[in-house]
Amino acid sequence: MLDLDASIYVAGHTGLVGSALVRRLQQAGARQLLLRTRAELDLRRQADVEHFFQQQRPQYVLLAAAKVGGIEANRTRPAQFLRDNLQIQTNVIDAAYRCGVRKLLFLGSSCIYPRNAPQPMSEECLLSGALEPTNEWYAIAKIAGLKMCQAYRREFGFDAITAMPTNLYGPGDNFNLTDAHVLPALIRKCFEAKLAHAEALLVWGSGTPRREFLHVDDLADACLYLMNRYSEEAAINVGWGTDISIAELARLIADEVGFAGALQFDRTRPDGMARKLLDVARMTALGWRPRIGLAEGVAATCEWYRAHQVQLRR
Ligand code: GFB
Repeated sequence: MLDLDASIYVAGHTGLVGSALVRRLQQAGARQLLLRTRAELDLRRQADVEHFFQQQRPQYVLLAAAKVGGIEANRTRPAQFLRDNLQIQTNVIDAAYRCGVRKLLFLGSSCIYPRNAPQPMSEECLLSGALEPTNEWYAIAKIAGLKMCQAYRREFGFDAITAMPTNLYGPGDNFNLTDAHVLPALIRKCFEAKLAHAEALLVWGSGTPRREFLHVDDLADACLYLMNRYSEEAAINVGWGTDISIAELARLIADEVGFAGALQFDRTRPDGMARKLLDVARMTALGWRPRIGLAEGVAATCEWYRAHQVQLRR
């Protein structure tokens, strides 16, 4: 069981996932959260990470720090996605093991599975085929992180586990159109299209790819659940096991925001993976299910954006 009186380091606490983990841990009654901003601790620098762990000696680590972004950011910055993620995860996992951390949770991503994997994708299909080219650099880094957790468990007995979440969204997401994921990007575009009385909303790609979306507060809940109950080498998928097309998502968001114009598809932009649906049987068997449905989660995230849009534009 996660000892809520012990020191818990949430790496990446200012991001979408990290901030949700902090909220969930505080709600659970965690008394010693250890947090560092990027300016205070650059996780890409090995010596700094080792020094931090030696000084602070956290007992648990939730590794939510990563370089992330949508399909366009992945396409244009392959070196940064590969390098930054390899550096961050290698430094943190190794330092955590060396400092005697009791348990570490690493976060992967559903894009680690092969592009032609049978749907829904079970944990077993890892490394059974070629990756989707639009995010292979990020996927390679995440696969290395998962393998590092497995190797440290086998060789050193380190209790490192990996959760494999589907596409995430929620408060505190990145709404910057050049590197955002689809859901926050479409929220912003809908608000702007409504304000401008635009006739159409520009949606990248054909609108036919299907994606599964999980509210980040559900992921945070799943992470605590796993910290309390799971201690095995195999990664574990976290999602709903249901998906929606990008065109349907765009319509859902447009209706929520009150934009009544048409959807216009920009087919010069990549679709990425045709489908990326997780098989969540393992997580369900452990007794965990998400709670925040897509309509409810989208409404809450639109509300969050409405309240923060002035700050976000600065
Ligand atoms: O969320 P997204 O950027 O990434 O795009 P992936 C999902 C789908 O939405 C693609 C379409 O088919 C996009 O073409 N889309 C439509 C848009 N309009 C937009 C828009 O305005 N912005 C964006 N960004 N997309 C990511 C990976 O893949 O999934 C990451 O690149 C990560 O590595 C993440 O794993 C979970 O779902 O295709």
